[in-house]
Amino acid sequence: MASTSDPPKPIRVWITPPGPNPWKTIFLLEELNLNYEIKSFRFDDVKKVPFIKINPNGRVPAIEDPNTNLTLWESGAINQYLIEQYDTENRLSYDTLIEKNLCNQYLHFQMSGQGPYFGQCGWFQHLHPEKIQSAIDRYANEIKRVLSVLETVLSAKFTDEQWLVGNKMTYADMAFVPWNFRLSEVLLQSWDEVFDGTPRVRAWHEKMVELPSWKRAMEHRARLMDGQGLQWNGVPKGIENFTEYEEKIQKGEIKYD
Ligand SMILES: N[C@@H](CCC(=O)N[C@@H](CS)C(=O)NCC(=O)O)C(=O)O
Repeated sequence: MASTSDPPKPIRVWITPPGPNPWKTIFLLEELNLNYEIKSFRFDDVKKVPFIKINPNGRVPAIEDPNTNLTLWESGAINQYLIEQYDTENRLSYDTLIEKNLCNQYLHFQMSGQGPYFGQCGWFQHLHPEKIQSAIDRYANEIKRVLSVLETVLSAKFTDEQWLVGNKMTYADMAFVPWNFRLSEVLLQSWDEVFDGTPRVRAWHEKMVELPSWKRAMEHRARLMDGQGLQWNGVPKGIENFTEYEEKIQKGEIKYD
């Protein structure tokens, strides 16, 4: 029988390496210094067994925590669980009513406002078999709007340390990193351009990608992408650039659902 002094067993995290969402959970696991193991598989298998038995919605990440017998999917729910269960000293969270609910608010904003819109922009920019400029524009404009909302929030802070809630980094700040990290590819713009007009968002983002926890997460990504024959930007090895990749998708030589 397990005793309370037994070391925690590794939390299993199911991921496909290319997309940003799994890295939101890995980033938090790294920052919390938790024992975890990555179960990496190919994106083509996300809607197949065995993963579909873990998450009937067929989307990553999902976790299985043998310490509590909990299986969970949806990155926001997973990260909130990790915080409640393992951030007992509130290093990356708060236990005060206002701050706790503001963190929750920003996590919901990330899940409903950042993730899906950035994701749709990436889809119509690169993976959709037809080029529909009005769809790309709609989502690119929404990205700019979301960034400007974040800029407004960070501008309201009069401290040197600009975080979404209070004066420390929380899991809510961290949740925005993986999609912002992909902005240059999603918008097909240089790093100088993507944060044009939102300097506080740029500084906030740059502070977090310098963290050793994010760097470790990205080292895992590089290794796992390489192992699956993918380049860092998600394009399969042997394909020169996004233009060639998109041509193959348009000709039906590569298909995504
Ligand atoms: N709301 C979900 C979204 C997860 C999601 O869309 N993950 C992508 C990879 S980054 C995925 O699994 N896509 C599979 C598909 O689109 O079929 C979450 O935050 O966990």
